[in-house]
Amino acid sequence: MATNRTFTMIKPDAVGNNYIGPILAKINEAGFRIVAMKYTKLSPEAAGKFYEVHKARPFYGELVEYMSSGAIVAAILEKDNAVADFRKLIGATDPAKAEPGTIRNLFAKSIAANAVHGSDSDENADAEGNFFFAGSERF
Ligand code: 3AN
Repeated sequence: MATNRTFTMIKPDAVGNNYIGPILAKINEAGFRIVAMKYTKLSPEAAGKFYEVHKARPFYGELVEYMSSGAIVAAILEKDNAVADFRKLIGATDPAKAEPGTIRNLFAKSIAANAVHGSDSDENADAEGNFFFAGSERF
């Protein structure tokens, strides 16, 4: 069943470049409601677990190291068609290929440090939200 929620992280590059505010503004302007939000830092172990589906990919080690290198903002977002609409809002994985006006086009510099994460399916949105948030942390 399709749900109306997705999960995002503002990644260490965007946090370090002071883009938390501008990215949240884009998210709000696009009509997403914030259900849950956390400013935190992943340990290498937690990042490894979060990205376990990518374990076989050649960039897994780099990805885990990068995602545990600095603070991130994790959030659950709500909107009709949330997963697909949020993927459209963030743009392609490679910021050089991201449509003008998308979050990655505006705020990211490389494939590895691409400003934001967005879930790629309802199932993963649910699992990723559960990774960070208890029921009592959702509003
Ligand atoms: P997306 O985040 O757009 O769903 P995926 O699922 O293909 O992209 O990749 C997950 C994450 O892994 C990306 N957000 C990016 O940070 C990183 N990544 C993907 N491809 C590469 C690559 N070729 N080199 C380094 N990191 C990569």
